[in-house]
Amino acid sequence: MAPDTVEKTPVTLLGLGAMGAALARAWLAAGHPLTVWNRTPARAAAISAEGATVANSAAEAVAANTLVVVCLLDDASVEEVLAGADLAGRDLVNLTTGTPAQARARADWARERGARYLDGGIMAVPPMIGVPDAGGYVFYSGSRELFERHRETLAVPAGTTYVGRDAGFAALHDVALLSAMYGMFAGAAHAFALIRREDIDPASLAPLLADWLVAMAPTVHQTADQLRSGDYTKGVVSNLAMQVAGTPTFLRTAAEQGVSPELLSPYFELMRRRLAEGSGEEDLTGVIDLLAH
Ligand code: FVH
Repeated sequence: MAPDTVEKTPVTLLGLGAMGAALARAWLAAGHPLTVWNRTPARAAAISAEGATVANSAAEAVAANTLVVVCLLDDASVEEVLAGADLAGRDLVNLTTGTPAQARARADWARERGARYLDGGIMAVPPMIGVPDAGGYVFYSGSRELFERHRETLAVPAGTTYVGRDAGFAALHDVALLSAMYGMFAGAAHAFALIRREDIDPASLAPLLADWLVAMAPTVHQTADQLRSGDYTKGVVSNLAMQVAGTPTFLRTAAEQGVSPELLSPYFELMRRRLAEGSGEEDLTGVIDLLAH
């Protein structure tokens, strides 16, 4: 059979917000029959004009196809939207952002209703959806069989990364990566604040900052290696004692520049606590144990 005549898996999609609409357009563009429902009908009407079938209710949309994808605001809206739907025999893929515990509870909830369940954490913003080179992907966890069955269809909007049978793992990976991102944003905010009142163009700092962050990013591999071995002195380049000794310079510079240290101080405090435990020869990895006590 020629590739363009292969029947594409029909998809039901609940939720047509910014992300849902992007997902819908990607599946339509790839030739998947699509049934949609959205609480605010005007959003569904726009997607209907592009080829989707609009259901009159979430229950009707769920009844239309085996593969049901939900991309709603939060876990509470998933509960509300699916409350009246018959999920028996459905393959439920939940791309709504939530916590690991919510994902695990939702997987149990789906199983009790006769559905197979896969949870997803989207590592992309809407403009990256349906653009293969944009680098966006989705973490999936839960039923491996379900993931394999729909792998091709799920790969249409963005790349797929399956992270385990534990339904909570997609959310956990999602939140872990986004948490690291916020740490990076916090560091960048402090850096820009330091130069804010000087005759330095932020646009000249930006490329230096970006290159430095990229250069430092691979240190996470050494951190992982140390965590696995339990030896936090392995491969140390700049030990904790030296780094703690340098922290007053950062705090004094912040004070000189009239910048609040509130983003940096909590991390420095953890470094000092770890040093006080006699870990001066270690890397910064010991901070992780103080957090995950
Ligand atoms: N947009 C982004 O950049 C991020 C990227 C990473 C993943 N997130 C998560 O994706 C989920 C959906 O996000 P979204 O961008 O589509 O969000 P909104 O544009 O705000 O649309 C929300 C949709 O949820 C519907 N909705 C909300 N509450 C209810 C409810 N109680 N009952 C029924 N539907 C509800 C809303 O419907 P309406 O307002 O149009 O009627 C939208 O369809 C989300 O988990 C992100 O964290 C996006």
